[in-house]
Amino acid sequence: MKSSSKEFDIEEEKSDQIDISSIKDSFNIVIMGDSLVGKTSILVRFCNDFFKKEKYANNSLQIYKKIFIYNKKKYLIKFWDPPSFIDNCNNSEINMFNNCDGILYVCSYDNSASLVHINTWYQFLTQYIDLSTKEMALIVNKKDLSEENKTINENQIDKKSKDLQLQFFEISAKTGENVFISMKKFINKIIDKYKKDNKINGEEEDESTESDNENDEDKDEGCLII
Ligand SMILES: Nc1nc2c(ncn2[C@@H]2O[C@H](COP(=O)(O)OP(=O)(O)OP(=O)(O)O)[C@@H](O)[C@H]2O)c(=O)[nH]1
Ligand SMILES: [Mg+2]
Repeated sequence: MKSSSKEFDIEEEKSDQIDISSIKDSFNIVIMGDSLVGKTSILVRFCNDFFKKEKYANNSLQIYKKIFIYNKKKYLIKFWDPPSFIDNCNNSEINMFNNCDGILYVCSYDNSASLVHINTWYQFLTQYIDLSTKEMALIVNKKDLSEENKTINENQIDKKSKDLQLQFFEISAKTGENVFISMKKFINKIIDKYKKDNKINGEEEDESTESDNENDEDKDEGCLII
């Protein structure tokens, strides 16, 4: 099985056109981080290729969905965007974390505390779940800001990434820079891990449909938000 993100496409479909029966599997990704770092904006950019200046309300858990094609098979990716947690999780929130395949920790360039707090979010989750089973990454958002408005530097990001052993991505939900390629790489890893685990379990994976079209990677990033 090739693991290059070049094989990883996103299908443009409207929700009423989706043939659910053709979806091979679904994966869950939770997004975590301080308020105002742009978590919801990142998901809206990725799922709907849209950005607005105003903050999104965060009173309740929001779920964003997107269909991917990987080796010509469809996967449903569900992004869980919870309201900020304070001290503890209720049972349904613990279930959400237990059932997720990946966790995205987000900080933003204009908020140095949000980078420091990545440890807090990480530690917070260790109370509830075994993080070793999850695919995880660090996202540094608001890359579009001018240098004088950035309060985080490359060394700090690099150090955090090494300390927590998280791959990091620098993105801008505002301009869309790096959003699609970073998310693709992250989700690609989740699907590859799933396929590897499937093989270990003896389940067969059909590889006869591997993409041979290098241009597939550049297909339009279609949207589906349900
Ligand atoms: N300059 C810039 N602003 C951004 C970017 N992403 C988000 N913002 C702005 O940051 C603010 C907060 O964005 P949200 O997406 O609501 O932040 P959030 O992390 O979901 O916040 P909570 O839901 O409160 O936890 C909004 O005013 C966005 O327009 C970005 O890439 N660049
Ligand atoms: Mg939000």
